[in-house]
Amino acid sequence: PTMTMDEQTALCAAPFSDPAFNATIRRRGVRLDDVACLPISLGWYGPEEDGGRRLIKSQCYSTEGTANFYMRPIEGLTVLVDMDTGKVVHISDRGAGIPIPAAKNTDYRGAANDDDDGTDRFGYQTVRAPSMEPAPEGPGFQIEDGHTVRWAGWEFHLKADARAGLIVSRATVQDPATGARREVIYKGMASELFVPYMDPTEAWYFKTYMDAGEYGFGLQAMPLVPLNDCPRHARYMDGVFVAADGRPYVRENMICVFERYAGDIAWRHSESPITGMDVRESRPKVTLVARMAASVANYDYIVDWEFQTDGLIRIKVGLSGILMVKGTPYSHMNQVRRNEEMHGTLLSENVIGVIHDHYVTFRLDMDVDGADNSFVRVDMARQDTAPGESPRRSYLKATRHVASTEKDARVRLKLYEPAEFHVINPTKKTRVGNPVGYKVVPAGTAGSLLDPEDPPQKRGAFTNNQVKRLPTTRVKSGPVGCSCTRAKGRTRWVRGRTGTVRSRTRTWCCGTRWGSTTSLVRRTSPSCPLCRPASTSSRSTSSRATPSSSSGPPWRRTSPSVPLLPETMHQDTCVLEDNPRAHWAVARG
Ligand SMILES: [Cu+2]
Repeated sequence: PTMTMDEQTALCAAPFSDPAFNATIRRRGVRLDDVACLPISLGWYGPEEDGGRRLIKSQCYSTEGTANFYMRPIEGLTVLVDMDTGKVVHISDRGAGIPIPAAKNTDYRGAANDDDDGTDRFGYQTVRAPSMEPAPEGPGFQIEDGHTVRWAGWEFHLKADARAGLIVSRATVQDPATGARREVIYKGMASELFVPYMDPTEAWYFKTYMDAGEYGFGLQAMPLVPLNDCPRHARYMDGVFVAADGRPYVRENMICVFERYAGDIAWRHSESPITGMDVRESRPKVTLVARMAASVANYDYIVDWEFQTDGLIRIKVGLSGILMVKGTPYSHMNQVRRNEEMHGTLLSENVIGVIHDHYVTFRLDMDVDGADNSFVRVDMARQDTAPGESPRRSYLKATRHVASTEKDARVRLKLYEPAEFHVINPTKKTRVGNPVGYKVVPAGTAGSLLDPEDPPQKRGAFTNNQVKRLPTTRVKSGPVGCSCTRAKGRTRWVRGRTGTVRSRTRTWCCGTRWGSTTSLVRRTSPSCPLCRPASTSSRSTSSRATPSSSSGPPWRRTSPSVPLLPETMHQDTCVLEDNPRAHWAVARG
């Protein structure tokens, strides 16, 4: 099962009860008071590795001189701990000769508190956030009973979840033509995050995290920081979780809900003077956002569910926080032998950023106008014209295939064999006779390059496809199963051939890769599934007052778009347009 917070806290202290561990630390000239250890899930590499016990590996850092201890790994030291007894089972110490990287310039605290000269303490220019002013008449949304959110025709239930972080359920939208409420999603949530590191050496091979199933995406979501994490007019929602002894506890301000105006256009059209019509129509893009931020040790994942007035739902994931780094004897690239396998990039003196992937998988249990939904794959392919048929030799032809088996609904994206993915209700038609539906748009996706038989990939087999569809009866709480910690993987889910047509099914969407497989310097953007109406009757966008854009007082200045420490900190934020095949490369720093 997922580790409880109590377990994780206890495991941080577990290594210090072992005299051999303490001796190892002292031998390195480090004071025990300056050491922090983190529980690292160790994946599944065969029963011979644990004899059926619940085990965890500890990785330790020096906290001396910085809050950013992640930059000071005690490299090569891995402590195997029995989770149930808290006893150290084995110590692996392969780090002799690897210095602990220096603390200088690693502390990130206070960067947002800018000086009078308009720069922060790292020298970055600070900028104001003009769109964070509240509308004068107050927020345009309501939250009823603490969980039911209503805005611009949308209504949905929102709650915190220990594993998924944030769950949106029973989302309905008002039909602008009839005023009727129409169902869209029964339940949607992040189902798993798979983060395999690409270093097969002793102290790193096991680092293949499942951040939701092992650590609890919701358990790791800390209180949001008002004004900087969410704008002034946001409303906050607490999470209530259960401790190891069964008692409930409250995680305050875990989710925020706010209206977003970011200076974008929802819809526009102008007419050229050649038509003789003076048309200048433009609607500002105002959306409703439900947000949480999970701090899974060094990483901070920001998850936004964004609702648009035209019926589109966009799920955005941003990755922030700090890299997990590896210590190295090298302080300059001129010390590295030609062709030496580094498994990453030398980022700073004695610090390597190890290549890795982040896959975020979402479960979307769609109920488009009811539970009677089918999965449709619209394949786009070149159609050649017949000789003499047309001056054109070819055109693009779209062909619809309703998935009748799970295999039909297993998608591996291909750039030159593109497809769209629709969830339709074949029993409900639009005015002109098309089935109503939503389009699921995976974006910023990546495919795993690991061997399918590699133990971490067997556990993370849900990343073998970018979109897939499964009947709800075969889906537990996550793609790896309920017992994620030490799970062996359940690849049978993607081998099955159970019929899925017109039953309540769940769509799983969108793995992504942040850490590029060639270099950490360029990374692809995170995965952000986009759900937009495919053939529902069109909804008009309402014209709304533009929120005030007057600049805020100096104490509210933030620098949201400026990386704090470009060498070592994650600062990817997903910026997606309404382009199903968009795939951005984001340069760091
Ligand atoms: Cu990362």
